[in-house]
Amino acid sequence: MPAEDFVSPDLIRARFSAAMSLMYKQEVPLYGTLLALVSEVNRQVMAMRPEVAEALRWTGEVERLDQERHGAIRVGTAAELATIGRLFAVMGMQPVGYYDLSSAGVPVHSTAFRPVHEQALHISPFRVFTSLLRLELIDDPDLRELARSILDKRQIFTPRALQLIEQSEQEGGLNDADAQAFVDEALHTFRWHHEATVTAQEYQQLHDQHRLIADVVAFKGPHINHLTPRTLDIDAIQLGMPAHGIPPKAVIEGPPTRRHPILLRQTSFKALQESIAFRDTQGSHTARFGEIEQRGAALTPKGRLLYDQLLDATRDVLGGVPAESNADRYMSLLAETFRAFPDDLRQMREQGLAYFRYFPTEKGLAAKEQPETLEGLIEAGHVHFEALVYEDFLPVSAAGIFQSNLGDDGQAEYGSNANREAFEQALGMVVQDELALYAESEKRSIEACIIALNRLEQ
Ligand code: OOG
Ligand code: NI
Repeated sequence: MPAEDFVSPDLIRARFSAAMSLMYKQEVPLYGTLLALVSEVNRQVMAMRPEVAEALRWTGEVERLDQERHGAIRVGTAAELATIGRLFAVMGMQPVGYYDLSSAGVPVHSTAFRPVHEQALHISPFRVFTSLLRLELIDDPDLRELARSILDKRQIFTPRALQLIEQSEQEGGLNDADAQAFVDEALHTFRWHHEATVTAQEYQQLHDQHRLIADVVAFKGPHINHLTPRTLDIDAIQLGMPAHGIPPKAVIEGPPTRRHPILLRQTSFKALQESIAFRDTQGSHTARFGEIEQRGAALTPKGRLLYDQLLDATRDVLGGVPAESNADRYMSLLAETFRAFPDDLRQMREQGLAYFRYFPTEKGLAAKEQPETLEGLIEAGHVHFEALVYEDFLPVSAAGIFQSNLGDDGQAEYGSNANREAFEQALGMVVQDELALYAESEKRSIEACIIALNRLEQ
C-alpha cells in the first residue's frame, strides 16, 4: 500500500485519545464533572488574564489545551509492557523518562509514553504514564509465585489488536479502516472489568502485601486508572472541587503558585469504591480516581536541581510527607522556600533555569537589518520568547498521587531500587531522555527564527 494512504500516527493518537475520553466519561461520571470544571476555569483565566492568554497564543498551546490529557496504567509483566510499547508506537508515542517509585514505597517503575516532537504534541498532546509491577520486590515467595502464575495466564490485548500492531510494523502504517479498527480494539485493553480473575481470598492476600499488587494482578487488564485534563489555574480547581461534590487530596503536588508556572502541579480526588465480582463472591476494590494538572516551564538540569533542592528543603522543615494534618503549613512553607526560584521569565532565561521557545515578531519580520546574536534579536524586539512547556511527570508528585489513593497509612518500605536497565530490557527499547528532547525543541525554534528573519532580509 502506498504510504500516502496511511493515517498519520498523530491522527490515530488523536482518535484514540478522544475515544478514551468518551469511554472514561461513561465509566466514571465524575470525570465529566471534572472536565466541565476545568473548562470553566480555563475560560475564566483566558478572559481575566490576558498575559496568560497571549503566551498560550504564541506557543500554540491555546489550540491544544482542550485536547490535553494524560492517563495512567499499571502492567504486570515484561511481555505486557513490551506489547504496550508497540501499541503506543502505532500512535506515535514513545517512552520518555524513567521513574523509580520504589523509594516512595510503591513497588513499580515507570515511563511516560508520549509524542516527542512539538508538532506532534500540538496535534494531539496525549500521554500515558505506564508502570510495571516489580514482583521481585515482593518478599513472600509463595505470594510472588501466585501473582506470577495469575499474570502469566492473562492476555490483555485482543487478537485483532495484536494483528493490527504487527501489520502496522510490517507495512509502515494503517489505512483509515484499519486505523479505526485499531483504535476500537486497543481501547479494550484499557477498559474497566467488574469481574476479577481471582477469588476473594486471593485478592485479600495480594491486597495485604500491597493494594497496588491486587490492582494489577487481580483483573483481566490494566484498566486506565485516571485521565487527567490540564487546567490553567489549579488553585481555583482545588478550591472549586468541594462545591462540585469532589473532595480533593490535602495538598497540591509540585511547586507552589507562581506568576510563571514551572514543571507540573497536580491534585486528585480519592479513588472510587467499585463493586467487584470475585470468582467466588461479591466484593469491592478501589482503583480509579480523578486528577487535574497545571503545566509550566520545562526546567534545565540547573533549574531542576534548584527545584529538587527547594522541595527537599520544604519537606525537611515540615519533618515528613505532607498529609491532611499539616497541609496548610506545608503549602505556606513551600511558597516561602520557593522564593529562591525567580518568578520572572527573563531571569529564568538569563540564569539558564528553563527551556524556551523563540518566535520571530512582526517587527523582526519587517526589519531590513537583523542583529547577529539571539540576545541582540531579543533586545531589538525581533524575537520573542516563551517558556517551553513541561511534557513529563515528577516522581515525588507521582508518589504523592499513588499514596493519596492508597491511603496515607498504606506506606510500605522497598528501599531505593532504581533499575533503568531492567525496565528497558522488559520494554525492549530504551527510554528517551526528556532533557535532550527539550533542548532539541528549543534549538529547532531558534533555527526557525533565523531562517524566517534572514529570508526576508534579501
Ligand atoms: C500513576 C501515578 C502517576 C502522575 O500524574 O504523576 C501519575 C498511577 O497511579 O498509576 O499519573
Ligand atoms: Ni497522573
